[in-house]
This record gives sequence, C-alpha cells and structure tokens, in this order.
Amino acid sequence: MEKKLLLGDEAIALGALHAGLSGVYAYPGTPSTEITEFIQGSPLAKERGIHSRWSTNEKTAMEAALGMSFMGKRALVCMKHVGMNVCADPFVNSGMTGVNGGVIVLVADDPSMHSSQDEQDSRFYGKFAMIPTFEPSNQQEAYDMMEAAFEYSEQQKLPVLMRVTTRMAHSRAVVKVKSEARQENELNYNAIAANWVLLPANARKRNDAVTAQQAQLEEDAVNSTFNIYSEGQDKSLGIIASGIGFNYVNECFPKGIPYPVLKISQYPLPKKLVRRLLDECEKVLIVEEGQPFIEDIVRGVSESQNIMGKLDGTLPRTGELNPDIVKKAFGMESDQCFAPCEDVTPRPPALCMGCGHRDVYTALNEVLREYENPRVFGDIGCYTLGFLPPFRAIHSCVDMGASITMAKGAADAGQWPAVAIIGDSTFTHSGMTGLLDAINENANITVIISDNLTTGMTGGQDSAGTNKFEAICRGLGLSDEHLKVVVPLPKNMPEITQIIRDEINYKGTSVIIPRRECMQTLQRHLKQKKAAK
Ligand SMILES: Cc1ncc(C[n+]2csc(CCOP(=O)(O)OP(=O)(O)O)c2C)c(N)n1
Ligand code: SF4
Repeated sequence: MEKKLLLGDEAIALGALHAGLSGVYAYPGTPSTEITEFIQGSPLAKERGIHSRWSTNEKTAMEAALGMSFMGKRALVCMKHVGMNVCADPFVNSGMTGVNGGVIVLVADDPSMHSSQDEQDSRFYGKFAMIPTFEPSNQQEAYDMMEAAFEYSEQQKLPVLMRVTTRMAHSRAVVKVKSEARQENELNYNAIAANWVLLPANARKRNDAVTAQQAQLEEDAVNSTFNIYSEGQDKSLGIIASGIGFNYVNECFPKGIPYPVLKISQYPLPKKLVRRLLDECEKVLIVEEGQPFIEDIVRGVSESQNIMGKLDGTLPRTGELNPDIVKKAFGMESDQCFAPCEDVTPRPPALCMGCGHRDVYTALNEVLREYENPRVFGDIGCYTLGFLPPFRAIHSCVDMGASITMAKGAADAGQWPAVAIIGDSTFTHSGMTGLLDAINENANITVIISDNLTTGMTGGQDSAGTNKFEAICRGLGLSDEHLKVVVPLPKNMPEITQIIRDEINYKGTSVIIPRRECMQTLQRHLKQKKAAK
C-alpha cells in the first residue's frame, strides 16, 4: 500500500484502473470530468491501451461500455447528473440485459447547482432501474469501492450505479492505494444472447428475474461492509447518514458521536438496519446530500414527528449541505466556517476577453436590432453567458441540443426570426438530430454553430465533430447555398452581419458556422508548441 493525496474523482479513476479496468467511456461534465482526464494521463492506462477517448455523448458512452461488458471486460461510464437523462434509455435497459464484464456507471451530482441547470439526485435512477447503487462517503471509500463494485457487478450480473456529489468529487484527501493493479479480464463469450436481445418475450423473463433479485440485493446491502451500524449510548436520537453526509456528521462530533448511527453507502436501502435504528431510538435524523431519497422511503406515508430531515425543515430542502448546516440540525452552535467570505465581492461569470463567442453575439445583436421581436434559442456551453450583460442575447437554455429544436418549434408556431445558437460540442452531443428535423421540414430557422474547436466550458476537451461540421450539415441535407462559414473577429463584422441578415431573410433552414479557436486552448497549444521547440 502507498499513500496518495487524491481528489475524489482521482481516487475513483485510480480505483478503477487498479481493479482491472479496460475502458472508460465518458462525456465531460462538472464535477465528473477529472475521472476520465486522470485515466487519459495515466501511464498504466497507456501501457495497457485502456480506452479513454471522450465519447460524443453520455448515451454513446453507456452503450460502448455495454459492448465492452458484453465481451467480458470491465468498463466505467462517467458523467454529470444531467448526463443520466441523456443515457437513461441504455442505462435503464442495462438493468434488463445485465452485464458480462463488470460495469460501473459513475454519476456526479451537483447539489447547489454550481455548474448545472438542476439538482436531480441520481439515486432515483438506481432504484428506478433496479440497479444496485453505491455512494462513497470519503475518498478512501471511493477508491476501495471501485474494486468492490466491479466484483459485485460481475457477481450479480448487473451494472452498479456509483453516485458522488460535488464535494466528494472535488476535494482532496490522503488515500491508501494498492501498489499493483489487477489484470484486465480476458475477452470471453459468456454473454447470454437471450438476455441481451430485449424482445418482449426475453425482456419479460429478465424483468421477472431482476425483480426477484431485488430481495438479494437488499440483503447484501444489510450485510455490506460499506453500510455500518454504530452503537451509541444516547438513544434519544439516532442518525442515518449517507454519502458525504456521513462525513459531515463526523465533523460535528470530533470527540465521537454519542448517538447510534447508521451509515449508508450501498442501496437498495437496507430496511432491516433502518428498522433497528427506528426501534432503538426515540427520534431519527436523516442526513443525506441531495433530495430526501432515504427520508421519503423511511417516512412512507406516516406523519411521524420522530423522523427529521429535509421534509420537515430540520435540514434545508435544496442546496448543498455542509458541516455548519448539519451542526444546526443537531441544535449545536454553528461557527459558520463554511459561509461565503464577506470580504469577497461576488463576480458574475463572463466570456473571456478575445473569445470568438463575443464577436458572434456582437454581430447577432447588431442584426437583430433591425427586426421586431426576434427570439434567440440558446444552448449549454460558454456561449450561454451571452444571456448576461453586456450581450443579453439569448432567450432560452434548457438542455443540451434544445436550441435547434426549440427554434424549430417556435418557427412552427409562427415566430420569425427564430435563431438557434449552439456550440460545436453541444451540436454533436445532441444537436444533429434536431437539425435533421429542421432540414426535413425546411423550418424557417437560422442555426449558428459557434465552433471554437473544443469543449470550452468543461476545460477544453476534444470536440467530437472538429473538422466535420460542414460535411455533417451537408450529409443531413443542407444545401451549400445556406451553409456559411465565417471567422468571428471584429475586422470581419460587416461580412458576418450581412451573412446573418441574409440567412434570417431566407425562408428556410440555414446554418452559419463562426469558427475561431477558444482563447484558452489556443494559449495552451501555443505553450505546448514553445515547450516542444
Ligand atoms: C447532458 C449534459 N452533459 C454534459 C454537460 C456539461 N457541459 C456543459 S456545456 C458542455 C459543452 C460545451 O461545449 P461547446 O458546445 O463546444 O461550447 P463551448 O463551451 O466550447 O463554448 C458540457 C460538456 C451538460 N450540461 N449536460
Ligand atoms: S474558455 Fe474559451 S470558449 Fe469559453 S469563454 Fe473562454 S475563450 Fe470563450
């Protein structure tokens, strides 16, 4: 064993490598991105040829991982919580197919929405898909769980959902790690075709089998070494704490917790252990990060006054927990160590100086001033900041890809001008199918694919469609006449504004591609070039 100072994400990545991983499949998304980046930079992964290239979206990632599992090897899928919505179809159906080689679906939730559009709690997906769910409470457990989860996945022939939250993913701790990695699985042909061909006749059998398996999964959670029932002398209160919530509870009691505690890190919820705590203690406080997932199950339909948590207001219903908040729930004096520092003036985020998206919005705003009630449907990426001053240029941003489809729906409703603005990575993630819908109906919309040759918002990862956008648009049936490429620079403003004007006035689907590299990746590439000289 050796000791390393690791981010939660890095502990997960190293745990997976040491557990004999053969491939990571992921689309970037805060706070999960560093897992794949760690594997991409790992000498062991290079030596073994472990797959680590970014996928086009979370659905393609999940399906590729299933393919690797089908062949008997261990695969890891990583994403942020909203990525679960994108891969929900293969994820839920992977509960039906089961796995051959172990599969871990790692999802990083973002309570408080530091970098997300919602606060959804991925544990619901595990329950919904009848897939066992692991939730580490610290970095060491995250590392240890990877091997355990791969073993469990192969033993139960089901994928394992592993849920972490922002603080777990992005804080560092010393982690004891193995000095040797397990060998990768050999390729095998053990996958049972009838399980993987989800025709209704096969799927019904699988549905019955997986439903029957749930009792075993719950019994395993009762006996799991990750779920720990600790005795406490003061039975006036019992605590159920899951994931990083368990960490926070410990921080509140540096001299030891006087109450019985049930730590939960493996689901389905071990109800037997919960019942024991309820029987032994007068009241129970449930500390969980995210939505009241455990609390809802524990309360059921009873209106017991003895259960405290997020649903009765003992803990806040939304936003991230921290030790200050948890202290308050115990009625303790809170020293407000985790409150934002008053000396720091909040500063809204802004597009970098010199960013090409700035020139795109400058041109777009100049043209749209000439029209009555123009509507601009935005998307997710750095360019979403076009909503803020000084541009105030977009009217919507819902989910990846929604710009083009919403513009089309608005045009169907009679809106003109209806403009969609989407980044290059977002376009390949989820925009291409929407553009096909628009082209098929020659919808009266103008689509701007603001191509900065990278996935800027998440730190400059490779973008799946780089150098392919014109070919993709043509392939989807767009005529060359209404496919325009420009360089977004102040000196080109007259040309760009004229092209935007012309394409808005054209009664049909057109695509404009402003293309100039992101300033951050440009600087990185220049530095790398200089260093190589
Ligand atoms: C379903 C989903 N997956 C991942 C993310 C995280 N994410 C936000 S924007 C973005 C990509 C942005 O890249 P691009 O469209 O090229 O725009 P840029 O930031 O480079 O301007 C990603 C990966 C997300 N919000 N939703
Ligand atoms: S990171 Fe790149 S794309 Fe994002 S605002 Fe900065 S320059 Fe623009």
